[in-house]
Amino acid sequence: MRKVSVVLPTFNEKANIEKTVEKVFEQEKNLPDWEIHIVIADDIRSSDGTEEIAKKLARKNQKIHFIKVDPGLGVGLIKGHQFAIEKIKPDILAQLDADGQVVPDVLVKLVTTIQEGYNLVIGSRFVTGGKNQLSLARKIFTSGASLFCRMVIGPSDIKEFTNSARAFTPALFEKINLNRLPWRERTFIVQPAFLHEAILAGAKYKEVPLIFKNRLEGYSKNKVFNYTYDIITYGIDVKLRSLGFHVRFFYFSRRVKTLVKFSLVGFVGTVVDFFFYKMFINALGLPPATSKGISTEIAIINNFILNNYWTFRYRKTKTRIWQKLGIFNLVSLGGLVIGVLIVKYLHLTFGDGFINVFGRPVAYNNFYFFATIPPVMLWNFIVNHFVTWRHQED
Ligand SMILES: Nc1nc2c(ncn2[C@@H]2O[C@H](COP(=O)(O)OP(=O)(O)O)[C@@H](O)[C@H]2O)c(=O)[nH]1
Ligand SMILES: [Mg+2]
Repeated sequence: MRKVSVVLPTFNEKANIEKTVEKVFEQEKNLPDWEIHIVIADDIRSSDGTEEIAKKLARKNQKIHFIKVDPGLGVGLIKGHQFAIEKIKPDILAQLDADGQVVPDVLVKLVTTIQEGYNLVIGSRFVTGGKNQLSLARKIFTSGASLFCRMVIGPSDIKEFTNSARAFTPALFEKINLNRLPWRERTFIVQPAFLHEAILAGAKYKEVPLIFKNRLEGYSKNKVFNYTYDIITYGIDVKLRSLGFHVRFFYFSRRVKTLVKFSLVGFVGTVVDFFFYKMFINALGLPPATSKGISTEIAIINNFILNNYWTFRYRKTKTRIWQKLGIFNLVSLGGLVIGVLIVKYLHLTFGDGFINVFGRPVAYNNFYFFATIPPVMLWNFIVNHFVTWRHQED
């Protein structure tokens, strides 16, 4: 009998794990020459009792193996395969989600296609017979990610980059450069990145149809903004590398992600400020200065809400929300003073004048305005990072 190992990464999947295991073993009837082994790679953060259920399953069946792994999907997958190679010595390494979203008969196609001579088979929602039954928002994400990956990371003939359902040979797995693969990062980037590294390692690949259903039990750990951010920065990293720049752009971008989110909020705030400023003038006939006063406060509250519930969401703070709003307003006032001082200084130094930009005269004061943005933003970020949303564990 030949062996296929199936890694099932889990993070709080108590409602799904047993059923998924059962369904995976059901595929043995369609794979008569194959023995299926399962490796459940449970995240140490799982706190819902997945571990107890999985351990009980492993005690009852020799072909079910249980390991506890450090946080992150990439760690679950890579450690799971390494465990399989060492302990199970399978002919094929496969991986599926543990949450019942993947219709498990894809395993049969994954295995039989490897037997045809491929060393990497990808379950794909975008080939004939494949289906993506997620919500509209998630469908847009999957299609956008697919398009971006095809264009920037490549190869362009692969259509599915962000699904876990895959199989490959141990020989291919051993050739993958794990030092370059960001598998220890707590993000789903390991999915497209693994594919990219597998291609670099010489994969002979094929896509087979996959039906991906909506989740019925438990909750998704996919943070769509973070994942999109990581795919874009990983794509840029790959492009830079292919041009000879080895600057670790992806890792750097992840370290400054909070700052990027904060800047995005600042940008949205500017649009909100401008929108209300014009609306109060045009619709209510308020004088510009009054309009600006109200529109700025609306923008401040808008930014506060977005930063509190998005940018700094993971921060544990001891201050109350109203205190935070108060500090945030004071910080913004500080930003206003800094901005005014910078414009004053630049004006005193360079005076009034025009500069020729593509044949058009542009007043110096435009540059004074834009010169305030980076320092004011940095001020806002630093004070809010260290004071307003200071992380305080008990
Ligand atoms: N070990 C481990 N497994 C994870 C982690 N994040 C997700 N998973 C598992 O990976 C699979 C896919 O994750 P899921 O949250 O369903 O993502 P989605 O299908 O894209 O919404 C599920 O079986 C999860 O339990 C993680 O950080 N560590
Ligand atoms: Mg899922």
